[in-house]
Amino acid sequence: MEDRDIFQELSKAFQELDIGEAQKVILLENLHKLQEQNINIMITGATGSGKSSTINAMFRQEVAKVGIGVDPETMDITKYTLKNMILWDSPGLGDGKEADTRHAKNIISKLNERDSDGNALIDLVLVILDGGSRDLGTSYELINSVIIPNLGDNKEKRILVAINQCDMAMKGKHWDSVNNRPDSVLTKFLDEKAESVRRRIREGTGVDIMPVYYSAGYKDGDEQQAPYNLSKLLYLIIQHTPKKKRLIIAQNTSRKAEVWRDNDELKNYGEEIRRSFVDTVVESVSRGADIGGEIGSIFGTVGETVGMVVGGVAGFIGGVVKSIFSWW
Ligand SMILES: Nc1nc2c(ncn2[C@@H]2O[C@H](COP(=O)(O)OP(=O)(O)OP(=O)(O)O)[C@@H](O)[C@H]2O)c(=O)[nH]1
Ligand SMILES: [Mg+2]
Repeated sequence: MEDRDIFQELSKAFQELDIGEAQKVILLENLHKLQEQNINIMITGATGSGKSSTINAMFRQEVAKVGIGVDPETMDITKYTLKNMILWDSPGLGDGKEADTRHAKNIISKLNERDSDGNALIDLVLVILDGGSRDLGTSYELINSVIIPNLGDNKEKRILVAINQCDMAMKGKHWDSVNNRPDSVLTKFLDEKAESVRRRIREGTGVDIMPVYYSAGYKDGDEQQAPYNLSKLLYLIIQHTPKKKRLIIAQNTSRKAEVWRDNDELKNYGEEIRRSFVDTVVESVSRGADIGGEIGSIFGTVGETVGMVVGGVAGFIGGVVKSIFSWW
């Protein structure tokens, strides 16, 4: 697929807008501030739950994989560096007492790390559960005793629980491989499983999190299966990400249409994802709500222009976003 950079495309489009030069400069400066944002996501879960598979399916392939050094304390963590985005692939629990203690310590220390602005370094923790496994005891331990107590305020905003390998949940029976989705029996089973995970977390911590189930897919020689509900998972990740950081996620996600194609039909996730990007641009760049308030002067006050000029700009940005992200 042709490689189109969201920031390049938007800045090109802004330059063609019929507004004054000084105003363009402000728009472009605000866009640049979005481009300079950084995001850190921790991906954790038991061995074999599908952390690597999920990263490979969801993000662009030129991901640089770097072990974080020879220090035996942290060498279990793999650091993936993308454009302004770092993925911390950290083992969960279930590898034996000694390893578990080390992993828990590493996770806790990462969760308490601060960036240069004094904010928590890790924006979001994605906990991956193995949907094919009956015993999720170590995952509850990880979520309830290690992660949640170390999330600070607004815990629900910084954690996402995702049940992977949903195709294998009933030993692979009831997976409709022609349409790459669960049949009605498996759907019911998975809905109940998600509800039971939710209950276990709520009972243990008081925090209410609705897990999502999905499949990262696989490739095994000639055999391969596309992901399922990966757009839904991305949609939820974006919902859990501060608006000004969302375009950084956009620029790093896979350009392969087939990885995003198959999802449940509760929402049009592709449309929702695009809309959230448009919102981000309009809010941050046009209105300057998140980054600098000067922009109001371009179109007059927000009150005057919403539904008029800003509406027009939103529509215009929507067109640009839609043409770039055609695969969602
Ligand atoms: N059927 C099926 N298999 C999957 C899925 N996701 C991952 N797998 C397979 O599960 C195995 C483990 O996946 P990985 O992505 O390596 O898991 P991981 O969490 O990175 O494991 P470690 O790095 O060892 O902790 C691999 O053989 C994957 O192909 C899925 O959604 N469905
Ligand atoms: Mg792995």
